[in-house]
Amino acid sequence: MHHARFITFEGGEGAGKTTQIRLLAERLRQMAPDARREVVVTREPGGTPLAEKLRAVILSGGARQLGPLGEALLFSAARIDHIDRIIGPALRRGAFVLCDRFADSTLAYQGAKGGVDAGLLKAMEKVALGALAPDLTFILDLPPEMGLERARRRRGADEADRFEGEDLSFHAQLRERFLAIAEAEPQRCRVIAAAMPPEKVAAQIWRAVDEKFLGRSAEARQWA
Ligand code: Z5A
Repeated sequence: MHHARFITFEGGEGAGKTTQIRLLAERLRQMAPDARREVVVTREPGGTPLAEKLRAVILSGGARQLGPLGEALLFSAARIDHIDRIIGPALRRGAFVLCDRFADSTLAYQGAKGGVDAGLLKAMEKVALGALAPDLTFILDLPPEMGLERARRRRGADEADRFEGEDLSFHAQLRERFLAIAEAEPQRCRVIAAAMPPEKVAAQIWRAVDEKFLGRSAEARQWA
């Protein structure tokens, strides 16, 4: 029986989380058959039919009138369903679970710019997560202008969503908040320089996964 591994990806808009999760999932699925195991890729808000419905409401701006606390409660409700139906069962099966955003996004986004008090957000996190915590969290870090430009280019003529549409100072604060989370929890979090080309970002991520879960030192990897 393999140990399950819960890996989350966090960061601002356009940081490259989706791209990097895809690359890591491919690499894990290509591992030697004796080391290979199930890989589950999922995202927040979302991952279950109910959580995807909540995602559509929140990201369209349909819950904005509830204010940051109301939105934080909706993200937490979606997370409870996601943990119960997808993340928890996958971890019990021994899978690698790769999740695009998780509880750190609530701390960063719903706490930014005079949003919800950090103590209250932490208390809500405890209620939603219980004893669950990611084994490893990648914080993809890059200047917000660059991430927003990537997101804008990808979106084309479509309208910006609820959070992408916030001003630059909001996005600058997000970056600070994610870096503060990484500083407070260095055992769990790895800050990844995300302004580089995707292959270089993927190499940093693979090195951390290899070291933490596959138990290979830098020296062993060099000769593998
Ligand atoms: N939110 C919240 O407020 N509270 C919460 O608790 C949670 C979420 C869980 C989810 O939206 C929104 O919900 C999010 C926070 C909020 N805010 N917004 N908006 P989403 O899932 O739709 O969006 P996102 O999480 O911000 O992801 P994203 O904008 O889709 O970006 P990404 O996944 O980090 O990046 P990507 O899709 O991999 O790449 C974006 C583009 O850049 C794409 O065209 C790539 O080809 C390109 N790219 C990727 N990597 C590179 C590199 N290295 N170089 C150059 N170009 C690159």
